[in-house]
Amino acid sequence: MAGKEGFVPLQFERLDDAEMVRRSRAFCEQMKRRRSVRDFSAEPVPRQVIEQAIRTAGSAPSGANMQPWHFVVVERAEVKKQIRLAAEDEEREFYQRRASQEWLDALEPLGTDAQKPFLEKAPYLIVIFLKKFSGSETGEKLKNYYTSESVGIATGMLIAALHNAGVATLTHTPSPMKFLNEILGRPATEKPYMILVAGLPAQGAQVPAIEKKPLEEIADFI
Ligand code: IYR
Repeated sequence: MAGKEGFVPLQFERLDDAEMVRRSRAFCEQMKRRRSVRDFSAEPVPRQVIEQAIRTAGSAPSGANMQPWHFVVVERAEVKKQIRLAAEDEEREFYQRRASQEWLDALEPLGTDAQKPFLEKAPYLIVIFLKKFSGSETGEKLKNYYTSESVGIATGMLIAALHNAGVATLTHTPSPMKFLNEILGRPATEKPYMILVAGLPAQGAQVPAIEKKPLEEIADFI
C-alpha cells in the first residue's frame, strides 16, 4: 500500500511492560541525581558533548515544527566576562531594589546573591534565544507558535542530555536579559530565554539541602 504523500513510516520500538517499568525507573533515578550547580570547575568538557546535547534539544517538539530556538555557545573568556559584568549589574538592581521581600525570602534557602562568578568560571555558557518569527523562503517574516512552550521543552531536553553525559548545569535568568542580544549580536526578533551554564562541578561543591515534592503532591490520577 502506498504511504500518504509527505509522510514516512514511524520508527517506534515497542517495549514489553516489564522493560517499560525498568527503563522508567532507571531514568527517574538518573534524573533525580541532577542538581543545579553554582560552584563550577574551570576544567574543560569536550565541545562534542555540547554539540550532541544541542542536537538533542533541537529534536524537541515545537509549534508547527517551527523550531523557534537558537543556541549561542560562549567559550571565549572575554565574552563570558562581558556577560558576567552585564548580568551582575542587573542582579545588583534585583537584589537591592527590584525584588520584593517575599521573593528574597523564597530565594534565601538557595543562598544566591548578585555575584555570578560561575559566568566566567564554567567552560560553557549556552545562551538560548526564543525566535518570535522565522524567515520564510521568500524572505518575509513568519509568525512562530507556542514559542515559550517549545523553547521550554527544548531547554528541558538540553538539561537532561547534558546531565546524562555527566555535565552539570545551572539555569540562569538575569532580568532583563536584553544585553545578551547586544553582546552576542542576535537580532531584536530573538528574545533571550535563558543562560544555561554548563561544565563540571568544583571539587567539594555543595548544593542547597532542598527536596522535590513526592508524586502524591504533584499528580492526580483520575
Ligand atoms: N536571577 C537571580 C535571582 C534568582 C531568582 C530565582 I526565581 C531563582 O530560582 C534563583 C535566583 C539570580 O540568579 O540570583
